[in-house]
Amino acid sequence: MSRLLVTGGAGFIGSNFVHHVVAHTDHHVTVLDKLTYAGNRASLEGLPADRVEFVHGDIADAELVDSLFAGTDAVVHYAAESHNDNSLHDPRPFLDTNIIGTYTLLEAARRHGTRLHHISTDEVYGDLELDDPERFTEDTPYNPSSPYSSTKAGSDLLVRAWVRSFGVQATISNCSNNYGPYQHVEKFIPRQITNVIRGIRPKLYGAGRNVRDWIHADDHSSAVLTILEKGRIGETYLIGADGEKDNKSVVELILELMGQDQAAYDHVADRAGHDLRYAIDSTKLRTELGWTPQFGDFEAGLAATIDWYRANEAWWAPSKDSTEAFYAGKGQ
Ligand code: NAD
Ligand code: TDX
Repeated sequence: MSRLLVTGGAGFIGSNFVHHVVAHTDHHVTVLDKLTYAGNRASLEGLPADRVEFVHGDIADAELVDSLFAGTDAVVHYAAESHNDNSLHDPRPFLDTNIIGTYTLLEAARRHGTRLHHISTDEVYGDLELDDPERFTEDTPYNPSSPYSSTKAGSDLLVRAWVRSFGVQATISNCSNNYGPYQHVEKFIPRQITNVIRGIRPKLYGAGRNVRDWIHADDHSSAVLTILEKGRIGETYLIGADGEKDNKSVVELILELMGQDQAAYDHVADRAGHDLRYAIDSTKLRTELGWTPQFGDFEAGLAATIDWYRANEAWWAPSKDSTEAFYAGKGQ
């Protein structure tokens, strides 16, 4: 049995990972999370106390990080400021957490010789044209568009430099858009599902032609566990499940699955610098490490996600009004 430290484990993908680890391994997990507006202790409810410990703190707190690395076999680093729209409004926390926070973890990994897996995003590669036959691979040049994606790109480059210069035992994964339970209502899919539950019309940025490559959060978790166990040090692996969909189709599908008129949504102001299309080629992960996604049916996964938000209003309701007030202030 190993002892894992999971940063950002009270967030969307981190909490899904902790649930996955408890269900599929015998590892012990310590979660380090600052509980920003995006972190929620309730996302870890029901997990056994002898398997999961929670530490409230900041990944940029070098002393705290150092003490936690002392008893840890491997670190999986999810903690980040993660929302593009927030990064356009106030970039500073993105630099503090995504850059300085990652630097702080790398320095601790260097001191303690700890294995570290860094979670990143396909957004570091910029965007693709709608009709481009190419998809992102591990060799695609970095070309981030937003304050969020540029800080994630910066954090990836720090990891690569610490591997090369200091021999830190790290791997990186860049994943496409996740969906599933425990996702904050600021994000596209939960925002529209909870809008429909509240009787608010879904909001589509611009014409809604933008394409995202959807993967279920549980498939992301199994991929990360595979890389942690079998990945080669210093390597980057792209994670994706061949789930390209344009935003308009996703909104229409949510409305249909929720028994509404498919046209009952509003077009609102577009996002500044809005990336057009993301698409992942995950051949390396599949062929080298033998990973395959389990949630092939997007419609079934989306229906289950809708059921989860219907059944867990107490989890998301406290964030809903402030999130909609933020968007209303921007005409979105
Ligand atoms: P999230 O915003 O839901 O969760 C982030 C978590 O990190 C929260 O619990 C928050 O409290 C915590 N946190 C923030 N700053 C911290 C700090 N300084 N110290 C400690 N904890 C801190 O984000 P998410 O969507 O779950 O994303 C998790 C990771 O996955 C991020 O690194 C993100 O870049 C990456 N990613 C996300 C997606 C996606 O579709 N959401 C896709 C690819 C990669
Ligand atoms: O109300 C909305 N209407 C809308 O049309 C919102 C919130 C979003 N959108 C669009 C913007 C994007 O084209 O939907 C798409 C998805 O938006 P987000 O959920 O904000 O995700 P995105 O910007 O694609 O980034 C996500 O995937 C990559 C995560 O938030 C990042 O953390 C991850 O790196």
